[in-house]
Amino acid sequence: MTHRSTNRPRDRGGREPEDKGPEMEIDLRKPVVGVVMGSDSDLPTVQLCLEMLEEFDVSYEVRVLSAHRTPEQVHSYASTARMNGLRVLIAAAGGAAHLAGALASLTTIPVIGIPIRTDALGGQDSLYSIVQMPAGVPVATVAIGDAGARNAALLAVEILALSDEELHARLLQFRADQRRSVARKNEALRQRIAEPR
Ligand code: RP5
Repeated sequence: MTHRSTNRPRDRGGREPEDKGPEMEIDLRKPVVGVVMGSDSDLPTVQLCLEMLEEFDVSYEVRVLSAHRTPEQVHSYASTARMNGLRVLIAAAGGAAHLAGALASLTTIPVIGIPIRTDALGGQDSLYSIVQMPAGVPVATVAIGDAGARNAALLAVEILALSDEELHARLLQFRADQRRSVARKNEALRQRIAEPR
């Protein structure tokens, strides 16, 4: 990515560390998306998110951090995320999935939650835990499972593309390719299935 920002933080004093922001120009060769999962068992789903970020050449870092098993690390990661140059966090978790909300409570950068599919409740537990944030601390929640993982990456790309024209061009290309792919499928299906006259 080639995005450059020269925005410098205003000094308001008394803010949390994450609110200070980087003192120097942002270096987007460093990770701009932090992808956090509650357990390595979430990786098969999260992998789809990582592949999509790679497709757009967006630099990311990956962590296993748990809101209930390693709350101190969650605190430290989220509260320094902005200062460390991250611009979006993606959090995947299953069950009582409070990871995304816990991260969001400690940073002002956008947090996107991926509800992981679960054996017990099919991921509805994860979905409700992530999506139902009380007013004041938002989490952008995507669909349960694989589609959500891909869309989390796309949403992060869209956020970053607001200030990155090159990335925006890649997004437009992605949409155009998608349209062409659907048109091809439509044509192939119409060839295969004779419509009643
Ligand atoms: C959550 O608990 C994780 O996000 C994972 O989806 C779920 C189960 O974790 P493991 O028991 O597989 O480590 O914190």
